[in-house]
Amino acid sequence: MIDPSRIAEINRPRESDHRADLDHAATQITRIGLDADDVIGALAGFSVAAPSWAVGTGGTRFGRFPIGGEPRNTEEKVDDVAVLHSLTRANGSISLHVPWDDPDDPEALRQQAADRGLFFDAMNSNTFQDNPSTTDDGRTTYKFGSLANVDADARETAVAHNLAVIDLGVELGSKALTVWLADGTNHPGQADLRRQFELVAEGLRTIHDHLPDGWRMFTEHKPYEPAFYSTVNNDWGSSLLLAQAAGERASCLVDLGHHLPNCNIEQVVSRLAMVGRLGGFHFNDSKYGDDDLTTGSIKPFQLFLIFCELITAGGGTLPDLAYMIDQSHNLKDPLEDLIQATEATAIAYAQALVVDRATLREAQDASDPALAQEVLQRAFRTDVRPLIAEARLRNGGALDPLGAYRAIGYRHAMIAARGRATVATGL
Ligand code: RM4
Ligand code: MN
Ligand code: MN
Repeated sequence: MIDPSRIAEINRPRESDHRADLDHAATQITRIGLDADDVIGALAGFSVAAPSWAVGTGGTRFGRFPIGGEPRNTEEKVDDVAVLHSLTRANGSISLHVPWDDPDDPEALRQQAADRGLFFDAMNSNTFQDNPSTTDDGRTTYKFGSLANVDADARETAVAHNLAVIDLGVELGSKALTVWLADGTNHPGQADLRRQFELVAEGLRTIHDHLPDGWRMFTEHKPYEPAFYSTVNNDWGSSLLLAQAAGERASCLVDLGHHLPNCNIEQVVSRLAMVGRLGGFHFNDSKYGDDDLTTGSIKPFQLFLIFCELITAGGGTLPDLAYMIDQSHNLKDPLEDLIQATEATAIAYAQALVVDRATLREAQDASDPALAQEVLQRAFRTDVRPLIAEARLRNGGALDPLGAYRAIGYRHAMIAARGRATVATGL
């Protein structure tokens, strides 16, 4: 945890510039009839979960270059997220991935997180790798799929794993399960496409029926990888069918990297929200595929349009969904990348909040696309960063989280404490 007085001290020399920037931003948004305090208030309430599997450096199948000082267990991941949150004040929860996270003492972990002002967001199950406990004899369970496997034992193992993840989540105070499946095929004819889908629907229904009161479940689609010919839950239509088949408390999670190129993701968001089955997000950015690049670094306008749809769906405010980051940090310090992703997400949200919705509606009613474009572009090109910085400041965070992160020397301290050769479990 970072001492708040240290953050205040780092903020101090930046404050007068910040005030000037904030005045300018407030004047601009007042011109479109909005109240800057309302926008700042909404931003101050925004939080996006940090993924436990991405506080270490990721890698590619060609190599991995650990940065040093990486968390060696879930407790240390919680500590990293606590530091992140104390700077951004917008990462108040952590999403675990089991068995990459397999705490010995869930109650102690829950307490540790609570002591740091964090809670556990959606739990993620992993049936795309073999769990060591099921492969003591060298057998593989999931090579040919999990819920879609023709082998009933493998299907049962996958269901049991999901139920165990829910049970662990209950102990940790989580309220949701995200199911991303690698099930599919690499070769035409390898499996019956329809049977695979029906088996997954059946498995998800069983898992859904185990959800405790107040829990939700998310189906996460992805077009390909690791299955390269067909994936069972390959797109939002399949995800919707699976969520509907699973049960009332199932909805779809949209990972921004899980779409075929040029997909209109904001339209996907609109459709899922319309039918009440939009469950949450995994934020990241993508140039070609599931690149897991920094949120907002490639297609910031798309991210803005997604938040516009969300605010429409929420009738003017952000709907209560599971907002999470899912990135792989191969080159940057993972905490720096998460700071940047959080900022990019807040920027898109703020830009969507400053859309002059009344004029946009008039433009739509008058079939005036030029005016509609003016309205969107004006919001998108507004420098909303001072509003976000102000929200952070009011919450006790850093005016410049990345600068503050470097100033406190957290990575150096962690290399000293945890060692240079540590590798976190995760992507
Ligand atoms: C998948 C998907 C899941 C994530 C795994 C690690 O591509 O994005 O959400 O849990 O990667
Ligand atoms: Mn994801
Ligand atoms: Mn992914």
